[in-house]
Amino acid sequence: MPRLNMFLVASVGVLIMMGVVAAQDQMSKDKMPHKMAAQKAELSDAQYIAKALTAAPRGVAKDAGVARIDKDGNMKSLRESKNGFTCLIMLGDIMCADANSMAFFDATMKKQTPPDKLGLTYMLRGDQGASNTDPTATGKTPDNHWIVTGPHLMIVGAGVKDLGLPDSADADPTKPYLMWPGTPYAHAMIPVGGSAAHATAANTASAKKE
Ligand SMILES: [Cu+2]
Repeated sequence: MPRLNMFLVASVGVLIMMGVVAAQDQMSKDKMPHKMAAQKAELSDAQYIAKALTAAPRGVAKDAGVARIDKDGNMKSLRESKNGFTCLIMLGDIMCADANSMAFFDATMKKQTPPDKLGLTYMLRGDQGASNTDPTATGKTPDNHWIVTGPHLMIVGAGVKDLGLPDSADADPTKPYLMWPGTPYAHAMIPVGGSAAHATAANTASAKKE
């Protein structure tokens, strides 16, 4: 699960936009692309699509839609979904979610009660970490049970409680667990892979964050 905070999403968007404007300004001045600055500022839509699709298996990614969050925190579709899955990047977390999961994330961001529908999300690149006790936390604190999970699937919907997964605040992210237990946003985190290759991919994804 990504850290979900609408205000942060919006302000990150604004920062990204400012970066793009600065980069474009620079380019028009020098007529020289500042590759480093541009990469840091924002991915092109094509780059974004390619990156977002890496969260799902190839067969799912092939027909998945891609959405991008704009500077106002609104979701913009870059590519239509042909299989019900939508891939997106949220605060550095890459995921491909079905419609029920998208509704769940939307409710989480708006702090509303999520619909009680089972949903499936792929996060095969792992995540950047989240507080396991505070869905709105944006960073690690000494007592917010920060947890970083490698490549995983997520299952959302109240029914996941029937899986009987560990629901302690301090979870072991190498095994299935319930994230945000005891809240309406509890969902199953199911690690997949675990091979050296997967671990490397997850570490690379984490390292790219800052
Ligand atoms: Cu996740």
